[in-house]
Amino acid sequence: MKAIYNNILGSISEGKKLLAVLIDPDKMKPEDLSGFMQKLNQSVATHVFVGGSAVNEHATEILVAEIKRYTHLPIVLFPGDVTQITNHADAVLFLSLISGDNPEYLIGKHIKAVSKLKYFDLEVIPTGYVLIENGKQTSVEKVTKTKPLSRHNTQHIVDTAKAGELLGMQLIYLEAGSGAIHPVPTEIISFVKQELEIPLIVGGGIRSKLQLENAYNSGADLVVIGTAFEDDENFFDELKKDTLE
Ligand code: 1GP
Repeated sequence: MKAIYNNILGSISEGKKLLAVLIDPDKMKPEDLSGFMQKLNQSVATHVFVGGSAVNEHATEILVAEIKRYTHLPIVLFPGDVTQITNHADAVLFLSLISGDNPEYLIGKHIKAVSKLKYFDLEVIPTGYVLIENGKQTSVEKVTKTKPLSRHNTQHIVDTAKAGELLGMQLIYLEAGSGAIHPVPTEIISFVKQELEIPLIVGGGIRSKLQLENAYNSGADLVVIGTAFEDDENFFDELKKDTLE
């Protein structure tokens, strides 16, 4: 059962670009969810991602169940830890931090997740996660104790992403980090895209419609935005269905 992944492939073959709104369970207040989801539903968002780097146990499960009440969009876990994996979601990005050399984030957490995943009816999407330096230290860097790849070494980034594909990963996620000062540079997106045959996700520091369009035009198939919506829900108004479709 690969419904979510096949849907991503189908959208790409129809030339559609995808947008995931990232909701961090530690930052979303329950009383704000209804209004937030209403705006999200009126926007061009195609996916809801849920996850964060430091989330209280059970917070994700409760939030995902609530989100489901408000939307028919697929809910995809973007977990910072095994505790964030819940059966209430539709799919999970099974992230391997291939830009780093911490075995815990390359395979360790994955082994710990198996005892949950084998009993869950959750689509598992193996994803090569590539952290790229953005001008400031990000939580991913702190939590995983890994260094991001230099944004000035494009070839190394391209080769890292391609290695992920050759290892059998089904998505590559270029990540500048939540709240990044500089999003992933457009030339890096386009060089990586040229090498890949699998879909490309880009996220981190995208705060405007122009930056979103630049990421799409460079080759991002799916863009993830979290902070810009957390800081100002009016950003949804710029991305209303009728304004971009
Ligand atoms: C973070 O790529 C996501 O993991 C989204 O980043 O919060 O900066 O939009 P922002």
